[in-house]
Amino acid sequence: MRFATSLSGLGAAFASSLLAGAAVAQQVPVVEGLEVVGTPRPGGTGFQPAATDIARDTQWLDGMLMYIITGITIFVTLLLIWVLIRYNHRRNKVPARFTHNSPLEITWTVVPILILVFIGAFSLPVLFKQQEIPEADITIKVTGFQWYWGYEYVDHGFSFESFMLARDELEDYGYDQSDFLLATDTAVVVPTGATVVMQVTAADVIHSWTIPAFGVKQDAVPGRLAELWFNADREGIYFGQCSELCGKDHAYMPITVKVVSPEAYRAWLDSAIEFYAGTPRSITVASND
Ligand SMILES: [Cu+2]
Repeated sequence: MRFATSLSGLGAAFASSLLAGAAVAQQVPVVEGLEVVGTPRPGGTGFQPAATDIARDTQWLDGMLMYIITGITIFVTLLLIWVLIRYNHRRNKVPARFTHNSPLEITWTVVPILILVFIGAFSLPVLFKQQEIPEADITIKVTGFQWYWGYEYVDHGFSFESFMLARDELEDYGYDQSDFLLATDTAVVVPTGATVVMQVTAADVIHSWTIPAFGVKQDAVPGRLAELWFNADREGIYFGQCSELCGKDHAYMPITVKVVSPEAYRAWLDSAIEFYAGTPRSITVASND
């Protein structure tokens, strides 16, 4: 049967060559054995676990604002109830006719200003921390396409595309069925403790790149190069989804980032450089600075 020239033999040979092709495709360097950390949970209402300082800061800010919002809401509700009871037309037959109350007006102007200044004193430093891009250890250019993402490890001169996995492909790539619509065939791989700068752009329409557990989101606009940064401190798999409506398959261009140990990153980087024919790590590329 090995050398059969029958039609069925040819069919089998064709099938086995396809399988060989699939085997080659799976040599795409993947990091396995990671726990899924950053993912939406059924019925979840809170944030995904924070894996960066930026995410911790924004989640803390959210919690702090919730106390202020709750206090204001309770105060206004009590005020309304008091006015409804004390000043309805039955209990207050003769309405007051004054038009001004300067102390009251100054109070309701100054107090909200103080509240806003207080909030700003905490929120602006968080905003600046996000927007002031630090020196990068690793620079990755991400390009949004209809409907997938492309990643370029610019320091090492290689790039790859990242497509959503179909249901029957998930197990082959080490995911389970609950990761459907989130897991991709290739993933952005970064080490813990490294400052990663993502340069975000798009090739066709506006997309948006995000990883909720990192507290980052950036619109990908054709013709513009925006930046975001993160420094993840927990190993694991983190998912995100395109966050700017970009056409019919907008819901099917998820984002997968794998945060690994520095050693695992170096091993992955070497195999990726070899697989994608990138610039070896030992070669220093001349730069302008
Ligand atoms: Cu989109």
